[in-house]
Amino acid sequence: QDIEEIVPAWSAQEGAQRANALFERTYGEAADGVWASPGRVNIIGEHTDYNGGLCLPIALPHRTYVALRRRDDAEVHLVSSFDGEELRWDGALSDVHPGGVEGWVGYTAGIAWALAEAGHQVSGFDAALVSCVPTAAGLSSSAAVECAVGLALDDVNGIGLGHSDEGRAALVDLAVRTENDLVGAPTGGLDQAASLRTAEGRALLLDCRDGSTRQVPFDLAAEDLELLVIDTRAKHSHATGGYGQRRATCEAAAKTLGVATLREITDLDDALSRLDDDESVRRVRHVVTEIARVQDFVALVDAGRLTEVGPLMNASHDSLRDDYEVSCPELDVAVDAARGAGAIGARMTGGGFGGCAISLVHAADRAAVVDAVVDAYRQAGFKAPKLHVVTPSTPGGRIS
Ligand code: GAF
Repeated sequence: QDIEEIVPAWSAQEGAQRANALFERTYGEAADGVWASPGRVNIIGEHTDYNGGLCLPIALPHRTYVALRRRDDAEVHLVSSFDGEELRWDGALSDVHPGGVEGWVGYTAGIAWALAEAGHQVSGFDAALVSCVPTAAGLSSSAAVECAVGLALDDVNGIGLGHSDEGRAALVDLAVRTENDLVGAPTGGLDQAASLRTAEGRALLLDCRDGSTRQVPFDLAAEDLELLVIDTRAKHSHATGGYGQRRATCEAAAKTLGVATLREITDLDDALSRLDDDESVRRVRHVVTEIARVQDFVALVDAGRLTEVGPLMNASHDSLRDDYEVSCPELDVAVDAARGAGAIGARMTGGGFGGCAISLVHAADRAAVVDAVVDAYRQAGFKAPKLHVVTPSTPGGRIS
């Protein structure tokens, strides 16, 4: 199988040019600047964020770019061109509130509402968005939009949150608020933190109990390793049932166990013995063992033993498939094929129900793993997967 299927992300310059071109074509003038924020893959620590747990995402080289100009009035004009489809919206800041806008407008303009709710002065704006983050693929294309626009509005209104990690943590909270309260998706903060608080060449150890972070060196090239992202192209959405149900089950279990979040569980066997339905037992077991796997993973990386993390990645996938039940046939086939072809480890990444798998491979084995996944998909009668080779990239910021 030829590797030509692996399409690189846009360079920052290309993204900025595309965003500026769309802005000038739409509004007939130049933007104040271009800001960008990346999608992410989570290396390990899935469905732990809303349980006060640990995650370990990296920023992708794939980013959403927004060319934006501040207005002196309260009008808002949006244009986006994603996957060749151009969408426009013209309205006012007063339209942007829960129940006032929906779909892509909520993701795009909603952060203006969240900033204002937090007491910041936000003017109207014109914005043009383009992106090479694959959409609906579980790579946080929506967080990339929220964070790119958030950084732009923060800058042009002189708020200054983007200039410090503390400020960025506040921006993460506002993006989560946008997603929870305005868009109606009950997600945690993993994706937004990955977009705003990561560092190039590092994985972000994010502690969702207190919001603290540690940048973990994640130098794949030094070990001759590659991280392959396998986009199953199976549909995925978090504004619908399965994700919210998992979250509700975890919160109910925490209540039964008398803890604030599942993170507080110290004796898993004892906790499981106090839950009376099998579904809660399996959900809680996943969350608690997954948090431990993040700790073990980081301990191996710290010890220079990155090539030994495979069993942890595999155990994470198996737990998400069997206990948390958020995998799907397309993810399982990708993971099994990658493992069978000699990958160090493979697992689904993100919320699940479709989306992407990741596989850590020795660079020399990448072609064989790609071949095996593509062949397995053909045999299963699935759409051909899309493949990306990614490295931990830069967090969101101003591009020009
Ligand atoms: C999605 C959510 F948006 C995140 O908050 C996180 O819960 C993830 O699924 C699962 O780890 O990406």
